[in-house]
Amino acid sequence: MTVAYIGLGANLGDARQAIKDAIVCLAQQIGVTITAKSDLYRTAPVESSGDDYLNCAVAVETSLSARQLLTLCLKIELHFGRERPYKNAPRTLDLDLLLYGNECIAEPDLVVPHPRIALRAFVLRPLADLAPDLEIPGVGRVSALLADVADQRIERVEQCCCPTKRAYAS
Ligand code: PH2
Ligand code: MG
Ligand code: MG
Repeated sequence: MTVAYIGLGANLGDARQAIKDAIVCLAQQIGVTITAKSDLYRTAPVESSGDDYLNCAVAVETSLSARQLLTLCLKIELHFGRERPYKNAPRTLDLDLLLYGNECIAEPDLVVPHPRIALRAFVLRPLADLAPDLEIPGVGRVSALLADVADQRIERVEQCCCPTKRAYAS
C-alpha cells in the first residue's frame, strides 16, 4: 500500500458538486481508500482564466501504481466532462496526482511530485490540512513552502465535514 495525495480543482459548472462527487467516485474505486480530505478553498486562477476555482486535496491509500492512479484520475475527469480546448482552460474537474509515497517519477506524461507543487497555494494549503509536516521529496516541507505563496488569494469556503475532521470514511 502506498500513501498518495491527489489535488482536486474545478472552475466551470457546479464546481462544488463536481468535487464532492469526484471524491465519492474516487472512494468507490477498487484499490483506492480515501483516508483524509482537506477543507475546500476558493482560489484565484493561477496562469488560468475564468471564474475562481474551488480546490481541495485528499490523501489515499492505494494498491495501484502511480501510472494506474494517473490513468484512473484522467478517466474520472473525462466522466465529469473534462475538455482541454487549450492549456489551463477552465475545467469541470481536474484531478492531479501530487505525491505518490516518496517516489520521484519523471516520465513525459507523469511527473511526481507534481512539478508546480511548491509554487501554488491552491495545492499547498489543502496539503497542509492533511500533512503539514510532510516532506515533499526534493522540494521541502509543506508548512515551510506555504510561507512563500502567502501572496496568492485563497479563502476557506467549507470545513471538511468528516466526523473527526481528518478521517474520511470511503
Ligand atoms: N489549476 C491549474 C492552473 N491554475 N488555478 C487555481 N486557482 N486552481 C487550480 O486548480 C488551477 C489553477 C492547472 O491545472
Ligand atoms: Mg492541475
Ligand atoms: Mg491536471
